[in-house]
Amino acid sequence: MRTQVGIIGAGPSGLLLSHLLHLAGIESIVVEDRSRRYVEERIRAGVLEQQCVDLLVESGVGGRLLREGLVHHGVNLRFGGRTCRIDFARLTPGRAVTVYGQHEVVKDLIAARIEAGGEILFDVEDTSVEGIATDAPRIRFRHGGQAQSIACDFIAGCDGFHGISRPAIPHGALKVYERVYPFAWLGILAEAPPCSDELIYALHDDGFALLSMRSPRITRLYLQCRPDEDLEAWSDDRVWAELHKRLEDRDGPRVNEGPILQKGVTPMRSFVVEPMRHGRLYLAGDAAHIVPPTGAKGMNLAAADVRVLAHAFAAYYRERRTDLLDAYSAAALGRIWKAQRFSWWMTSMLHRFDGDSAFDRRRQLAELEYVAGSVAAQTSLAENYVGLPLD
Ligand code: RFL
Ligand code: PHB
Repeated sequence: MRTQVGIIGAGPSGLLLSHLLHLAGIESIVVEDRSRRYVEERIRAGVLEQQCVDLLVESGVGGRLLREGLVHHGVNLRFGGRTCRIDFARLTPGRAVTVYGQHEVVKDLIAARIEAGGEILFDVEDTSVEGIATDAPRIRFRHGGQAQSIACDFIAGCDGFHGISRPAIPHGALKVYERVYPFAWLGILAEAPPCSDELIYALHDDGFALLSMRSPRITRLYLQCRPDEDLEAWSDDRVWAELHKRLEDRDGPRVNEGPILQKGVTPMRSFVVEPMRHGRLYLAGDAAHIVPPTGAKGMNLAAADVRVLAHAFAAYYRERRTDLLDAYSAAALGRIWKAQRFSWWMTSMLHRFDGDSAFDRRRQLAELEYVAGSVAAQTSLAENYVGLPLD
């Protein structure tokens, strides 16, 4: 097989890149080691920045998103028995976020690629890359029991944090920045109407909790837990008891209970590699960087990366320009580091850290009280949450 850009991974970054390249008249093939059903049902992110929505709509894959996505004009911070609403409409006029599951974005992108005759190979095995430092890189894999390969001009490593692209770059060529947090999130998907129209981020003495949603009938909830948490130890009753305790205050609504459809533990880390390119291999999305989910930035960063990368490939194929490809990593990293800072800040402000002293706890509360009382601090939170302007 031969194509112009070989893409590893059919998550949001690989699929959106393939779609944007197609619109620019550039061929690509996507290889994915999971099944179509698995990637279409994998529950992950839920909050899309305004620019991510605009990109999906402008590129023609936003029809269902506009119909079914829930536009949110604010989020709530709950701590010390009170709730502070961050009002996007007042603080960042004209900008909002849309709650629409990542798996729905993935479904829309797969449908658009297939409709346009695009090639996505699901269920591949043993993916590897070769010749990334040459002009003729190649992706090798097994598909349907047969050894296959794709010769390409470029490879896009969109295969997430645990993929093979980043480890294929020679040791020493990348600088790694990493912080692992001493806690994780227990994520719950429940068949129950969300008790609030907007997200609630809560800090409680027993840890963080988040109330989010997927639709008017489905609530998405998270609880801070240990990274090595045993799911068996979390009966449904225990989950609901913790959610009521951490998310409710005296006057607010009670969290609605319902059948729990899914439970899972997500570790928390901040991670960046620089540069996001080696030879003809370009990394995008979680393959190059991870943020803790507290700022809701992961999928938005993936979309922002591939927007820059698709533009750079288009300049190359249109005019043989290589300057934008050379500038890709630095251009993407500017936004990534700002999102890293914001995600780290939200995470540190809203979680209990083992070993925190009494001073640390009071300082953390003072930080939340400062945000609650300052229009400047709320504006800073709001502009980062809805997404900083494009560079
Ligand atoms: P993905 O989605 O991990 O996709 C990578 C794809 O590559 C495939 N793959 C391979 N394919 C072929 N060969 C191999 N060797 C391969 N190895 C892996 C994988 O099967 C997969 O299909 O990365 P991508 O595309 O860069 O997208 C990144 C996002 O998925 C991620 O940043 C977000 O989900 C993070 N995130 C959130 N982001 C937001 O913007 N807003 C949110 O509200 C938000 N909430 C979250 C989140 C992530 C969470 N978890 C579970 C990590 C909440 C949670 C709980
Ligand atoms: C989600 O709905 O899954 C979600 C929302 C906000 C976050 C993280 C996850 O910060």
